[in-house]
Amino acid sequence: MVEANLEIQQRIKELRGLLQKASYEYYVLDAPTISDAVYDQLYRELQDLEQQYPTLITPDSPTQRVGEKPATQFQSVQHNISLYSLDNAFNFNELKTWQERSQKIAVNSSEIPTYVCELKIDGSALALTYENGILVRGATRGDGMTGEEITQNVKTIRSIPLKLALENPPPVVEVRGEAFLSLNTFEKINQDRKKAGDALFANPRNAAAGTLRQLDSKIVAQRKLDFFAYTLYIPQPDNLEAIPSQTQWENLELLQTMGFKVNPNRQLCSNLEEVIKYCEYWDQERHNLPYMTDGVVIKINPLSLQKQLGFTQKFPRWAIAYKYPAEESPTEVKSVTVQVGRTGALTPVAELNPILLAGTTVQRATLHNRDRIKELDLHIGDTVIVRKAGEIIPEVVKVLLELRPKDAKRFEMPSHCPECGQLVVQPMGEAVTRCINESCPAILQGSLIHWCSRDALDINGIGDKLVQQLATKKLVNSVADLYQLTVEQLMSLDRMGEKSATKIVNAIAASKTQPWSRVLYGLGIRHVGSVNAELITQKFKSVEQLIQASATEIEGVYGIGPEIADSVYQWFNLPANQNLIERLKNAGLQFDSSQKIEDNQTRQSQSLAGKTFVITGTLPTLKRDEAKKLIQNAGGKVTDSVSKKTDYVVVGEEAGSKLKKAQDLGITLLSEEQLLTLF
Ligand code: 3B9
Repeated sequence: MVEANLEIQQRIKELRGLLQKASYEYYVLDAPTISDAVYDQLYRELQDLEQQYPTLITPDSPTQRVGEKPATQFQSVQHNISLYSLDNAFNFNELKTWQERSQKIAVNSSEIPTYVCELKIDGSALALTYENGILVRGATRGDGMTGEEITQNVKTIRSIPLKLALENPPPVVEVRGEAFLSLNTFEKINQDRKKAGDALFANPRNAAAGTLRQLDSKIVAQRKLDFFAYTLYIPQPDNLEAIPSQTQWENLELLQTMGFKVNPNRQLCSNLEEVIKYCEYWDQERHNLPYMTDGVVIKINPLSLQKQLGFTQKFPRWAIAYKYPAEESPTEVKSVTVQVGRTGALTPVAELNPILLAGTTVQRATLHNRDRIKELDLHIGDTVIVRKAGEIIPEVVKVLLELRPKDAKRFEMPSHCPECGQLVVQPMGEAVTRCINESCPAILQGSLIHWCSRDALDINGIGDKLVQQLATKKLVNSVADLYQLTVEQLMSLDRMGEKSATKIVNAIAASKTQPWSRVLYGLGIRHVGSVNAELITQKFKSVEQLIQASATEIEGVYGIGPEIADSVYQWFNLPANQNLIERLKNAGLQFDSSQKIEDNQTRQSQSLAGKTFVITGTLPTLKRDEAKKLIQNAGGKVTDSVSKKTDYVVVGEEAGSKLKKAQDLGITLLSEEQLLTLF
């Protein structure tokens, strides 16, 4: 093994410090000071050095956030200190009762009880353990006494420091908080699951908990979990100085100093009236937050009072959760319609008398499937309770049986597909009802929309209306038929001029350059969302390799489980699907990522392969990002600093030190115009 000299050790330390600081600024403060490109460059330098000197890798290195291998199962861990849950108050009276009782118990204290109000985030509780300042363990709450050890997954959360920002960290620090998904990320995950034909997560909490229990930390890393810390506990051996903090409020500030993200919307209140004002204010305002909250946690501030009050079997007496009423409302079911999705699944939907819920008008709510309807005992005409939480699809949670009209008829799932009239099937052991008619127009239309969607072949201008016309006029019977469409055919459709028709034909033709991973995703195989498609095509560089693979071989792909592997294997084994692949191949779509594409445009566009560029100053027409894209598309590399390895420096207005350095090193300078002639 090569011995690392002091200089290299020094550089590694420096790189880790810079990356840690950059991560903190980006993920905790939301105020980055360096560009992604610089970050990537530093990261790669560190990665290279660690590869050269593997003995120098430490668990807190920024390169160690994602694990190499997926776990096979999680270990149980006993929590050193129980993860208590919180008592609930559902109205201000209950809050007052709690406050009066706690005041009575603490009556002998000279301490004045102030209160810390924190938002209650709809996520999943985590317990983190730091030893000598290094994150050594992350665990789920479990039943409060024992949880699951998920350290590798916890490390992927970028707002959790791998190393505490303390000069002399105590030997042990315990931190608790809430891992959560932003509403945006939650929606994206659900959209992806919907496209892959997977069951949707009902709320961000389930999505966060499900993500944390993923065995493959690479998948966890892609899900972009976030974390707010709310409890700091430092076990105190007698021979150590006491921790500087005497209150929960100071603990939160200390957590922030240590590098954690602490929810900024906290408030120190001096009496119950202020607490209630806080609850009332956030009742409205919480809907403007990018994450979901379901209440307020109120904690007695002085730790000495907390100690006096202690815990019951289940929760601390010094804290309580004020829960906002769930956003539910009764309304009448006018009828039940049945939607047929891309996978042929029949989803019953309740058509409602419109009601206002969580700030939006709701007139439809999902009934999920046949089993759910049976469970609800839903009749048409019933008055039901509809729930809508955050951005989530509204659902029917309960039927008010006492309000059922005498003539109400029970709803039964249809025996035939409402779109094509064929008999539907009820697969054994599944709740889903499915149309398996390969030429069902609903399935075809869903497949076409999916094929054209942004993350798939990204064909602009083909929406619901057009797809419906193409399918009913039998111009298109499969996605492969899109590639035979002519301008004339399109012009025969409603409100379609030559200009738009040409645009669409061109957009379809352009999709032939989309990579194999997008084509695979576009095929709409169950469980194959864009992430899985990317993973699969990284290992199987061509469709032939994938067709020849066994289910076990597909399961060998990092991050692909047996259910996904089986679904892919089954799909490629159907002759009808192999026929579709043949047709798409003949149409010119990409089913291979191992070779250079022999397309004129693409060959030309690799003209800058191996060349390194630096862009400096303001270019006359191109934005810096645009110039960068152009160079990268042509196979070139763009870096941020000029060195001997730089081939060209593209110079704009007000270029500074980089221009000077390039001149000193004798590197070829280019104007924007000269750059463009290179392509
Ligand atoms: C032992 C926010 C939530 C929350 C506590 C919360 C859920 C639970 C809790 C955490 N959101 N805060 N706080 N914002 N969803 C209050 C239950 N605190 C503890 O678990 C805890 C446990 C402590 C202190 C805090 O101290 C002791 C240590 C050893 C022995 C006895 C007490």
